[in-house]
Amino acid sequence: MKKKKYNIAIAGATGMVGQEFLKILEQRYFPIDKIKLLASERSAGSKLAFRGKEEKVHLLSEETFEGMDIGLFSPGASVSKIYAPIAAKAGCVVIDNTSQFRMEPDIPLVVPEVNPKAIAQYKKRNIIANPNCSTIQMVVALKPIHDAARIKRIVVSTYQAVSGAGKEAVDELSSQVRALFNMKPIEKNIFPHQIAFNCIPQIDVFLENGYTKEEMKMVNETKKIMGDDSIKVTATAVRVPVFNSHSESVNIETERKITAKEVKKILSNAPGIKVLDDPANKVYPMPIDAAEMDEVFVGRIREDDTVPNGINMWIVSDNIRKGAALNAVQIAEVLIREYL
Ligand code: NAP
Ligand code: 3JM
Repeated sequence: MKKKKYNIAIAGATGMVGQEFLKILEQRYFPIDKIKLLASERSAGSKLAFRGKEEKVHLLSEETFEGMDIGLFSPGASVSKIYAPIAAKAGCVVIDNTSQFRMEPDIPLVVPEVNPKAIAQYKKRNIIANPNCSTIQMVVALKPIHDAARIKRIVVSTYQAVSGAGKEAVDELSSQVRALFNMKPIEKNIFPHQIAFNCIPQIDVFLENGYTKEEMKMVNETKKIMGDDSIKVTATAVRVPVFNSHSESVNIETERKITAKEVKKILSNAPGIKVLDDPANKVYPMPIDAAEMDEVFVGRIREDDTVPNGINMWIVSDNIRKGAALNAVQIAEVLIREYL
């Protein structure tokens, strides 16, 4: 018989993504019986508020997943590598927010607006991967255009918020801004350079091909989610001194000619998207407006006449919500509706 309420484990509950999981589960009235909050020894024993009650944070351990139905994971890639398979073996379906399993062929990589049917593949390993934040917002905006005119090539440059690098990164930007205004030396532990009043063209580590791992996540994940290896993708990922929401300048070339007007119409009717595009009135998406919102915002839609079928656009979304926790909870909603 179908369950009415589910037992949910949250691995990394005290982090940026974990805290957003709690907020979104509350806001969307997710049907929860028991909730188990998990973190490292640093936070074990502390308490977090959930639905008006104090919930204790437990140490993530091998035994934690017995009797759990769904595990929402964001404890970092190396921790997911160890504990996601343990949870999966205990019968808990893991929705993992790290990069650990995304490209494994027998693990679905899912954005519900784009490839919801892939969720059925979870049965192979009991793990579903949540894509990288920058990939999610881009494919939500590009899939409806791909369906209408087939995208051949994507050139993307990102402007990524510090919240994507975790709670310590958010503190680093705040403390550097304060230090600089007080003529004090800055402290630098998370980012490779000063992030306050700067832009850093490096996110994650460099690979042998000269791209960063973050850039290659966008290249490879986009093809897997769109189910089309022939789409060419090239990316430059940049960290900017913004607290919340990633922005992306995206240039696409399509097989069939599509006008800016058509793109606006298609995107206006597509799920999860809000078009904000009224240049005459200075209306376009900006990170300060996207923060705390669920939608992927698209604006500055215009034709690129330097190639036969080119379009430029500007895509902004809250990286911790649609880019991470919201997307994972939406996957969980499909899971309980159709499979568990
Ligand atoms: P964060 O703010 O630094 O939080 C990290 C969380 O992981 C904390 O709850 C921390 O617990 C926990 N943790 C760390 N090491 C652990 C261990 N050994 N055992 C158990 N728990 C451990 O980072 P975040 O921004 O939430 O991101 C966490 C991870 O989510 C990232 O590393 C990344 O893989 C993924 N992520 C994905 C996306 C996406 O695009 N889908 C976006 C952002 C992040 P303590 O309080 O005990 O330290
Ligand atoms: C976003 O533990 C780690 O190495 C996590 C690094 C990280 C990732 C990742 O690779 O999982 C930080 C921020 C991501 C991500 O979503 O890919």
